[in-house]
Amino acid sequence: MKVAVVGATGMVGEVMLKVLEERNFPVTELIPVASERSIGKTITYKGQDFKVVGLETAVSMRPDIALFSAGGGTSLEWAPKFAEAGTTVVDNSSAWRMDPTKKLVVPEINASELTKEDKIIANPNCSTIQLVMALNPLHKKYKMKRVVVSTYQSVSGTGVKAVRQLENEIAGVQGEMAYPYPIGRNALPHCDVFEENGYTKEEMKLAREPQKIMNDRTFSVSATAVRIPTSGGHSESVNVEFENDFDLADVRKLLSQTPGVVVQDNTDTNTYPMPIYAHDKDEVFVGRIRRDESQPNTLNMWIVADNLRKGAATNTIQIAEYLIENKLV
Ligand code: A2P
Ligand code: 11C
Repeated sequence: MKVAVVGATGMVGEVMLKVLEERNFPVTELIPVASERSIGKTITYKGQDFKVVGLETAVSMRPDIALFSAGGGTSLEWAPKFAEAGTTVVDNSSAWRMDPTKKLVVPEINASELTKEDKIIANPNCSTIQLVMALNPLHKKYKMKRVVVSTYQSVSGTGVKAVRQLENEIAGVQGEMAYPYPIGRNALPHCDVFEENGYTKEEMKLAREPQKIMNDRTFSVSATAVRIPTSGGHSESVNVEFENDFDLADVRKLLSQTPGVVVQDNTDTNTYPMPIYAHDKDEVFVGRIRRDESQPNTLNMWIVADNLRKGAATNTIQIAEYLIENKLV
């Protein structure tokens, strides 16, 4: 496969290259793509050097697959140009996610919807992916009515500038600010931009994307997204009300039998998921599984995953792997 990585010099792009290498993705030719400022820079992949090219050049090279993570604007403008040239685009930005003509895919849940006709495929938001990975098996058995989620999100979700802001604050160095306030020793109830309804865009992604991925509009999600001074992954406190009553042991069993999900749940040994350990892992970790004693049929749990891996690069590459395995590209 001729594979273009659009945004190869960015935080997600770098992880994409690492994941492609680790999973031995069938790359016959790698095309790293970035902005004009990076053209000619060298990217190393499997010990070999590749020169970064611009978008125009990349389209003319007609890759089989293009993995995009260069922001929504770049995706909106360029994904259709790649698609026209016959390339299948898997896009990690928010540009196409809610477009009714595009699929929004978490391979473990809805990859079977994909067809050869899908030339632009959307990768969900990082905090959505880890949420639906845990919700999907429970919904199938117990039928969800309502989900209330509060997130504790890593600065790596904002990008390089935010990671640097946190590092500078820890080191006591003055530097450029990615956030309107300090992030060290702080918690900002503000991920992405505010919308007219008073929610942030990140909160609305959490409210809308799960229904599309699970192809079910019978449940609703309410979210509060908070940025905290960590860099290894996103954490989520999740409260789920089901139609039917559940058995806690069965919930643990269902989750532990779900591919890509790992249960870390033992209060006797202080075992629960944490971003420091989820960092650099592809799995979604679930713990603190317990009954909400304030109302019937309701569950509380804590979900953690590396937002740059399963939340972005790994999920994108799993979609591409599915396309290849099923001869859809
Ligand atoms: P560059 O490094 O040349 O700016 P991050 O999300 O970590 O900020 O990374 C964004 C990625 O998207 C980078 O690889 C960046 O390239 C790339 N990018 C940003 N804007 C454009 C653009 N207009 N065209 C192509 N690539 C872009
Ligand atoms: C965050 N979820 O952590 C964001 C980052 O819609 O793909 C990714 C933004 C997106 O703030």
